[in-house]
Amino acid sequence: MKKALARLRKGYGKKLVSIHMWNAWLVLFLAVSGLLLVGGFWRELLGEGRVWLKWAHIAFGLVLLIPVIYYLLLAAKHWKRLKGKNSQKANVIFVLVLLIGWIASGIVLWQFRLAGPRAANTALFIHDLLTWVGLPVIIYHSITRVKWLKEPRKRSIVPETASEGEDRVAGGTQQPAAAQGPQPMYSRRGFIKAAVGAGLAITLGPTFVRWIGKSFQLPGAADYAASNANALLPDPVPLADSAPPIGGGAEGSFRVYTVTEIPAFDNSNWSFTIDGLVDKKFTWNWEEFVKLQREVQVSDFHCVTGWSVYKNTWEGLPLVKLLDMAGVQERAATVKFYSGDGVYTDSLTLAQARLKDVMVAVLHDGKPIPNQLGGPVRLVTPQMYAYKSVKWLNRIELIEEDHVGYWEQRGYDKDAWLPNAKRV
Ligand SMILES: Nc1nc2c(c(=O)[nH]1)N[C@H]1C(S)=C(S)[C@@H](COP(=O)(O)O)O[C@H]1N2
Ligand SMILES: [Mo]
Repeated sequence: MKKALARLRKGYGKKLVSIHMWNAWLVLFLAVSGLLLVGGFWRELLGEGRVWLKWAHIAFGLVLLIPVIYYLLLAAKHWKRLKGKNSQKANVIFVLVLLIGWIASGIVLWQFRLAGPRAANTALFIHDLLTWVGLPVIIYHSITRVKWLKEPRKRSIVPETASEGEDRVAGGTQQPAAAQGPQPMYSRRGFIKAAVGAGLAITLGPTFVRWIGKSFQLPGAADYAASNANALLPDPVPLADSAPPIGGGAEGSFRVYTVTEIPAFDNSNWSFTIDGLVDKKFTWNWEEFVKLQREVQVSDFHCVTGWSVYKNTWEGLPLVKLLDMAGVQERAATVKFYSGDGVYTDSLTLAQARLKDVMVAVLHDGKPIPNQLGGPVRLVTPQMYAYKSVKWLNRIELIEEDHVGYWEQRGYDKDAWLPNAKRV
C-alpha cells in the first residue's frame, strides 16, 4: 500500500493536472444535465430522455468520486506544497466540500426510497444550495481562466517554484512582486473579470433570490394563488375545516411541474366526467361540480425528485364516494385518470383508488387550487409519490385492463408507494 502510494505520488504534478481536467469535464456534464433536469421548461421536450438523463447524471455523479478519491490520495503531498498559500488552501477546501457535498446529497436523492422523504428533502436543499454557490464560482473560474485571458506566462495547477501560485480561485495575476504595483482599473483582465462577475450576478441573481424565498417561505415568495389564471365561477365555498386550514397551512413549496403548457380553464371549457365501466356515467359542469359534498384532509405531498410539501389541508371529493356514486361494474379493475392538458394520465388499481385518503381535490389551504398547481381539480394520493397526483384532472375512466401512466411509460417505477405506506 505504502509503495503504491509512493508510486502514485511520483510525478504528481501531472496527475493533479489530469485530475483537474477530468473533474472539470465531469462537473460540466453534471451541471448541464442537472440544469436540464430541474428546468421545468425541458420536461415536455425531454420526455423519456429525461429519465435517461437522470440515470446518466447519477452515474457520472458517482464517477466523480474517482477524481475526488484520487486527489485525496495525493492530498497530503499537495497540501505540503501549499504551505503558506492560504487562499489556495481555501480554494481546495471549497472545491472538496462542494464535490463531496454534491456527491453525498446526490446519493441520498438517488436512494430516496431508502432515505425517505425527510432526508431526500434535506438532501435536495443541500444539492441545490451547493449548486447555487458552486456553479457561479466554477463558471467564473472557468471563464476568467481560459487561455486567451491568461498572461503570456504559462500557469499550471501545481506551483513550480515556491514563489509561484498565489490565489487561484479568482485567477489572480501572477506577476513578480516588483511589477505588481497598483493595477489600472481598466486592465483587460480586470475588466473581463468584472464583466463576468456582473453577468453572473444579473443572470443568476433573481433566480437565486426566488429559490431562497421559496425554500424559506419568505413573504412574497411564489404566490400562485395570486396569479391563478383559472376563471371558474362561483368560487367554491370552503368548509370550516379548510378556512382557516386545520393543518395550520402547508409547509414547504410546490415546484410547478408540467409536461405541456400550463392550461387555464373557465366555465365554458371545463367539465368533469366519470365513465367507462360504471352503472351511471356523470358529466358535471363547474356549477354542478362545486355543489357536490366535499370533505377535508391534512396530508403530506412528496415528489420522487426529493421535495415535499407538508401538512396540506386539501378539500375535495373522496374518490371512493365518486366511485360509489357512479357504481363500479364487476369487470372494472383499473381507475384511469385524465388531465385537462390532454397528455398526462395515470392510474390506480381499484383497491388503491378506494383508500380513503385518495381525493379529487378542489381547495388547498382553503383556497381554490391555482392553475399552475393543477387547479381547478387535481388528484391527491397521500400514500404515493406525487406523479400519481394528476393535475387538471377532468376525467376518470373505469377500465378492465391495466394502464401505464405518463411517467411510468417513460421509466418511472410503476410502484409509487411511499416507503412506509400500507400497500393495498
Ligand atoms: N397533468 C400533470 N400532472 C402532474 C404532472 C404533470 O407534469 N402534468 N407532474 C406530476 C409530478 S411528477 C408531480 S411531483 C406533481 C407536482 O405538482 P405541482 O406541479 O403542483 O408541484 O404533479 C404531478 N402531476
Ligand atoms: Mo414528481
